[in-house]
Amino acid sequence: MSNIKILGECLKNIPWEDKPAGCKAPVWRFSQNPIINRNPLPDVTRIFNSAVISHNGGFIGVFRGEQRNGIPHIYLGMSNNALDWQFDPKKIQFTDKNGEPFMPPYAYDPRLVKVGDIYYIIWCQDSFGPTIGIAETTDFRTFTRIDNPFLPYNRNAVLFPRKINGNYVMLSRPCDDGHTAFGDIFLSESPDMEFWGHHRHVMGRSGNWWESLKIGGGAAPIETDKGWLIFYHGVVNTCNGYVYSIGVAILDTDEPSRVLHRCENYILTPEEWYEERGFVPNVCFPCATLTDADTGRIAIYYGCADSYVSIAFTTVQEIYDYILAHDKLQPGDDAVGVR
Ligand code: BMA
Repeated sequence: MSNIKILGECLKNIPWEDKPAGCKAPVWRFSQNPIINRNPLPDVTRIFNSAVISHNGGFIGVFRGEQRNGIPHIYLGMSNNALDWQFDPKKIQFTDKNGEPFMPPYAYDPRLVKVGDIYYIIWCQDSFGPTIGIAETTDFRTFTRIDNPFLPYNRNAVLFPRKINGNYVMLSRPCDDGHTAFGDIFLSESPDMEFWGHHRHVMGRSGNWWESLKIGGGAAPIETDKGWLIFYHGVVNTCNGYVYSIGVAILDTDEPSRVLHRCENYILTPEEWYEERGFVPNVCFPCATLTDADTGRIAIYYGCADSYVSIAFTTVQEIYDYILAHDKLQPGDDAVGVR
């Protein structure tokens, strides 16, 4: 067994529960799941697929809120313990670089990543089809929209939490304008968050049935001394529809389009009522983690059945050992990913 360390900040108040006695899985669910229930706000019927981050000794998050007209937008939430959330009842109002109001027709599956002193929100929005939207903030009061990084169609963009070789790096998943029946994870780089290029294939759907239809980025990569640890989603098509599970892999630190290790098993799949039953059944969809470098604890935030938010726990050592015990790279995973 080789030791692994998170390279990041300490977070003494990370939400946590010890692994239940007898649990054999590398990841275990919070006993009080789901932490966000239906009808969290008068005009929002469901919050799910949302991202949180530590902020000023507490926590702040961007939440996918389904309005009563069925259209998703992004809402801000605050918490002292990362479990009980108070939401701003009004969706986030963005402005463009000229200070003019900007509101995408819809916005969903937000991620929230701090790079340097700036917090970036990345989401899926309409721009003549689904593609990626980005905004930046330093104070969570004003949110300045940056031009869309990619052409349609694209979803599941996830920013790395620091520049690599001088560039911002973003994972994304090119798609179609429907319930895409394919999809691999790609990576793009930018010197300035405006112009993106150096596109690379990172990893594809695999022969493992749980991720045989498509995969997509989940939480922002966690930097470790063994590479970037990613929690992503993998989808299988069944005779009863799509099933979304959570997978894990480790990407090379300096060349993250190379996959170093990839777990052939999912680490979480719909099993509990709040994952199997809801607006879209059988969905576990990770969008964020909180981590504590001191203890190696990881709290995974994931959307459940397009209806709730839940948390699951692991440690960096436990998940690393599990990946190594079930390590199975797919053809091309260890390549740079250019054709
Ligand atoms: C995907 C995204 C997610 C959603 C999932 C299951 O295409 O739209 O927001 O959780 O489908 O419905």
